[in-house]
Amino acid sequence: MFPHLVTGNDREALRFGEHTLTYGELSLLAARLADDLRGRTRVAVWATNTMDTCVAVVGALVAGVPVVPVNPKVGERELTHILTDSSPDLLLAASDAELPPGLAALPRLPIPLTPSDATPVPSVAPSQETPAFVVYTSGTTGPPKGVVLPRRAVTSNLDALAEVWEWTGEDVLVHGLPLFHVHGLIVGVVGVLRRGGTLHHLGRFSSRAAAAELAGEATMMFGVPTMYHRLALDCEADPALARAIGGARLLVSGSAALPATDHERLAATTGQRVVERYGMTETLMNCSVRASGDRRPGAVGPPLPGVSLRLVDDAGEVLAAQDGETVGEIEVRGENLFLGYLNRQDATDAVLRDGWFRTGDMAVRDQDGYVRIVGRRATDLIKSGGYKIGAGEIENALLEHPSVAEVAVTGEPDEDLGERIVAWVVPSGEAPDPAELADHVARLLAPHKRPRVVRFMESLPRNEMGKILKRALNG
Ligand code: MLC
Ligand code: AMP
Repeated sequence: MFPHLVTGNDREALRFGEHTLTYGELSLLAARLADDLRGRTRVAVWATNTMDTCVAVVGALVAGVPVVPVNPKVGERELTHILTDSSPDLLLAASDAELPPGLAALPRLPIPLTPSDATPVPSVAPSQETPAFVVYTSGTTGPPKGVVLPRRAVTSNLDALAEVWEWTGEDVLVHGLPLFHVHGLIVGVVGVLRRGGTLHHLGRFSSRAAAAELAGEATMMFGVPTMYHRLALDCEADPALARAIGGARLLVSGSAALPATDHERLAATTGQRVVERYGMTETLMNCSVRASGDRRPGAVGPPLPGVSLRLVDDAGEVLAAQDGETVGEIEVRGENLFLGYLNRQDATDAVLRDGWFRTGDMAVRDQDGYVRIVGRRATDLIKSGGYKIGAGEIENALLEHPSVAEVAVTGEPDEDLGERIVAWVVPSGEAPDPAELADHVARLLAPHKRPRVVRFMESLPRNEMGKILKRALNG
């Protein structure tokens, strides 16, 4: 997975603020950790935006032990679910991390951060079908599901991205993405290390910090559309910032649709057209505009090398049209696919059809094969700030609050977040403070799942069968 760790060299691999590691140093640290991990079934990583997380993940991958990245802001209910479902042998967390009580029972191993003599990373790798990651992702109902990603999905996908983005060891990537999802962790950390390039992680995203990096050594940036929206606003207000961003070789957006307006605004101020790519936890990246391709707004480009993509109608019939109009659900097949949902054969069977993965995303194809995503099959999935969030899990959490009698959760268009989470609440007595309901969800699930708007109702619109009519709420 990491040829440059086997050889080791003095090139900077990772930088978090003042903290840097070369390939040679990272190789020694990863090998030392791997020695302690070999033979374990699975390890949880407390995935803060720090060097510790990267060393932990690389060490586990070197040892061939699957990593379960955990959002360090995870709420108590979600944490219990992840631990019960994935049953990790131990936890890897930074020595100064403040851990919630839910982790007290899990043995903890320190992450080595000071290079010392050790046997460097061995060149023999585990089998390509060995799981590399178990990443939790929301569905429409119930708690998040653990997506089991084999090593072959990771390596084949990263190599396909390198080809289309002309991504090499010379590149310095900057991003401020969280390290518990595939975007920031797999594409944004493992991707860099596989190429032998450098990652400068911002800790947290800001336009100013990103611009400073791109005015310096950084050549590429990854971000979700919310980050590019903020960047578009900031570049309009500050020409120096726009010039710095304009110096990038490649700006890549993904995890949600980049509005055409933000694409054009950034192009106007920076001269840069953002390259859009389309992915999913279960499939890693499926499509991307090539670095040398036509970077047109609203399009995620053709399928990546090695990824087969088709559009199907409601009956599962394949749609051959490439007319920019015929809408179908995207199905994909290839080495990029996951192995299944952990402990959820039923859910795995439901999304696979003859080896094709049903994404739930609706799209059209242009004559030249470019895919344009036009919507999503499930109204109960919300994409906010690039995070996928199931309406059902938020409804279940809110129903546990004593002041909530009935609730429906929807997504509403939001300029900054793409969609914002709205809770429609029938109170059981006096209406509670909306902030209290937001805190309740943040505490049980995660802060990014909290409702941004709470609307109180006397009753929810329902059909004759008693089912809540969510479309009537948003209409
Ligand atoms: C606010 N906060 C609370 C709170 N209200 N904490 C507890 N309780 C409450 N009631 C805290 C938050 O924890 C956070 O802390 C801070 O306030 C602001 O939170 P936020 O409102 O969520 O931040 P925001 O600025 O809106 O975030 C925007 C964002 C973020 C773009 C930076 O949404 C983000 O990082 N998105 C990336 C998502 C991503 O990586 N998706 C990839 C999925 S993979 P603090 O400490 O942070 O300030 C995928 C596949 C693919 O989709 O194709 O890539
Ligand atoms: P996740 O489950 O968090 O991995 O989210 C995957 C989903 O994000 C996909 O199914 C799409 O709905 C959405 N997505 C990712 N990239 C894009 C994109 N470039 N344009 C539109 N939607 C996207």
